[in-house]
Amino acid sequence: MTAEAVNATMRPLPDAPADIETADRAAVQAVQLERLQWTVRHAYENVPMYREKFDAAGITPDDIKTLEDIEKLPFTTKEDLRQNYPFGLFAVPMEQVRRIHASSGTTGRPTVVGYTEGDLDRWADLFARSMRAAGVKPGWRVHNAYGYGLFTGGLGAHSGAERLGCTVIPISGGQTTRQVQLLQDFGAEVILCTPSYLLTIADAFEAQGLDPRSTNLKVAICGAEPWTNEMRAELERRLDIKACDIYGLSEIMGPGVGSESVVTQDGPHLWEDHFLPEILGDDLAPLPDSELGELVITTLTKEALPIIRYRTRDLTRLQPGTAYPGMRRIEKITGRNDDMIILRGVNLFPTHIEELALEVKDLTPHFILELTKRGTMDHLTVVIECVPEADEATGGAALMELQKRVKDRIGVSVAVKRAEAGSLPRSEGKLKRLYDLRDEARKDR
Ligand code: DLL
Repeated sequence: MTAEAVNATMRPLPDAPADIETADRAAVQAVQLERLQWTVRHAYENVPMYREKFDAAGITPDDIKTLEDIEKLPFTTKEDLRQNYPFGLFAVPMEQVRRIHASSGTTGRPTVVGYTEGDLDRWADLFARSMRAAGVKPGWRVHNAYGYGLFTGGLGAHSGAERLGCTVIPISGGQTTRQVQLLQDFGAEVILCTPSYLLTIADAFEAQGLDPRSTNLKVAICGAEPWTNEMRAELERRLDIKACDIYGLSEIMGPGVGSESVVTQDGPHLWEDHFLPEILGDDLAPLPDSELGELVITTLTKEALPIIRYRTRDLTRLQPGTAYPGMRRIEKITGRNDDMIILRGVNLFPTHIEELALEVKDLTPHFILELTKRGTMDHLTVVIECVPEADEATGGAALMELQKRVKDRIGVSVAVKRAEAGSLPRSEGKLKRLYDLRDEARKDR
């Protein structure tokens, strides 16, 4: 398709009132409906997959008259992006695509996403809005330790920080010793990185005999992986900062789909003037607010890659807005449904273990989960580091206490094993907690 052809069909994106961030729910919903209608038409007219799916379901863009009509629309999955690899879902000609990002693609083909100039502009605005929500002020220095490259974290955060009027230190992830040095020398007020990497950085300060509370840091904006309020408390205490949660995924935009207010710290507000969230139950029917289910998101302002009803696989619930009354919040994400371990009928997430481990004296948040098979039964071992001062007796008591809490609170028996201090892998970005060794056991048999 030529650029002219798309320009002829792409209608102008409906504007939102200038005060939309502080507007009430009705005003946000009015913007959502107009933009949903725009998105559905844009996808239908410019993306063959959507046209086929709509035709198969007997739906046209004219059928979207209310926000509830979204339930008539088909879902989009990661598989759809893979099948249309690399650019098959783009709704504009390539000449209008200014940037590409992609997932690492460790399992199967990478998923590729694209942005027009307008998309990049709105993304920078939304990341800047997310930083403001976290209390960041123009003129502050921002140590950006999200990975730069095809991952959306680094560059997404970078543009947003510049948009807000901050000074960006684009260090990217890794080289932890250097991170410690530059945090001291450049005096950043804000750090952007995954929560597990912030823990690695705090440890690195201590390993060098430095106090992680002595930096100029005031705020951390952490996301890209699940983390608990207990981990937040740990990071805030160890670094003497406020830590806010930021949510996002490449298929929908990247970091900044939603973000937490430093005032309320009660889960990310989703920026609903740009995204329409739903929560689905196991039967894929929408659930009312406050119920736990899979988060599904429709983009409302994406030109290059409009996405309708994307199944994120992230489990959470929608709650009324607080700091931003017109926009709903998501509760801190428990995990993706792919990370859920079903152990003898009980659902367990790595975040459950993180929460409990941080409650027990003498344990650290450094742990991995090993899933093995004993006979026909799945078996889970928590391999965890104790604080270095813990001797055999105090360390052993801590391990037993964790095992008891898992049994009492989650309702399932797991083994808990001590790992030598410093021996478990440290995060430089997204941390891998779960090691599924069941196939290896099968190979051994
Ligand atoms: O992780 C985008 C991002 C970068 C978000 C930096 C925040 C900060 P993906 O690599 O596509 O994009 O991974 C998206 O990460 O579906 C969730 O499972 C998980 N995730 C992202 N943010 C959070 C969060 C980036 N705040 C996937 N809490 C999502 C829990 C999160 N999980």
